[in-house]
Amino acid sequence: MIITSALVYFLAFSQGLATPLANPQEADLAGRPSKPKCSKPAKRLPWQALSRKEKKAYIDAELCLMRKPSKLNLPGAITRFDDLIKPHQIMARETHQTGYFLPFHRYLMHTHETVLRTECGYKGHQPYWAEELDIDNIQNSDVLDSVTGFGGGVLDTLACVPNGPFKNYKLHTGPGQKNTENCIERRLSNIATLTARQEYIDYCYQFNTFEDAWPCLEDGGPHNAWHAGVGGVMLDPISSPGDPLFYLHHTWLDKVWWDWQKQKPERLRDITGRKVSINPFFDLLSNLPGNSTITDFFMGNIPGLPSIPGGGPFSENNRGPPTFQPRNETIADPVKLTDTLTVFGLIPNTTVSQVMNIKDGILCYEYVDYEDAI
Ligand SMILES: [Cu+2]
Repeated sequence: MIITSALVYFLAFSQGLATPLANPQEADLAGRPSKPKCSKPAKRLPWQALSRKEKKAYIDAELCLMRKPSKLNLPGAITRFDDLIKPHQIMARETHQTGYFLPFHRYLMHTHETVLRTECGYKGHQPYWAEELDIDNIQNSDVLDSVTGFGGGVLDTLACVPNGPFKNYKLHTGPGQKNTENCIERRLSNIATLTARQEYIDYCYQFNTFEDAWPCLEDGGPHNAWHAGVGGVMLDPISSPGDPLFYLHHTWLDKVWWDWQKQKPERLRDITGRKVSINPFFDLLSNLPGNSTITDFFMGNIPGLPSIPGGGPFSENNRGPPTFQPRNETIADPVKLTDTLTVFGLIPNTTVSQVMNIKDGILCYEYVDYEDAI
């Protein structure tokens, strides 16, 4: 049963087949015969610029998701918060190191924001983590405040969230493809945060095409920096949405992609990449030996497993300049604008083209830089 449903979703996703849930064109025609223009885009603000009241409203809505029961009935899902982890967990191989990576995560951020607003009475919009403020000093981040934020973590030590609103939450989804009861673990690392610095972002911005800029953003530093900088659940490429910080980080990454896209109009249609990752770590992470953790894996602490190219996300190399090189691979059947994106019915299915522009298609928002928000 588990395998069957996962397979159905996989097929629907990877081959862009119409699913019973929705056809985006029809949904538009049915729901919005003359599509309204995005004349008043929602403002996505940095967390660090929110008022105390705005921070509380967002955290309260997240806690509401954690209290509500699952509606998707996917394996292991108990709460509505689990439901939001599921598409990311089940489709990890299709949504990472593929052309879907940036569009899917943009759609997932929109899904999260929509569910908070429609099911938990949240009136604000999806905030992002202004990561530039916390590079090499993550333990003092305003985001990790134990009273107004997401609670903290321990530097260089894997431990359950020690304080704050999510201290007692028990995850039911993850690690990896498993579904076991766990606390939200973190392991703060400053060395890992270094690849979110401007030098790394500018390096990726030199690339003119999606084909080169996207893998640079995903694997060349900016994306991995905060997954490994927060660590623990966030380091899990499969079940990382188990830490609510996932949404703040990926919204930041979405802004980084948008800041690149908006420089040239053709970038609003530029998409390519393979449809399924060929990285063996998706299998390795699902079958780690003994009591080994995902943290052990990425630190290179598991004897017999292949080492990670470039020394992994905690490498001292992070102090030096970026080293990402474009892949220059030929892909037989690349991701296209017309391909379907799904979150298993959390919100209607859509297509890649519908999320390419944050002020068009199904989206209508803009980003406010930290300097302009304070
Ligand atoms: Cu992800």
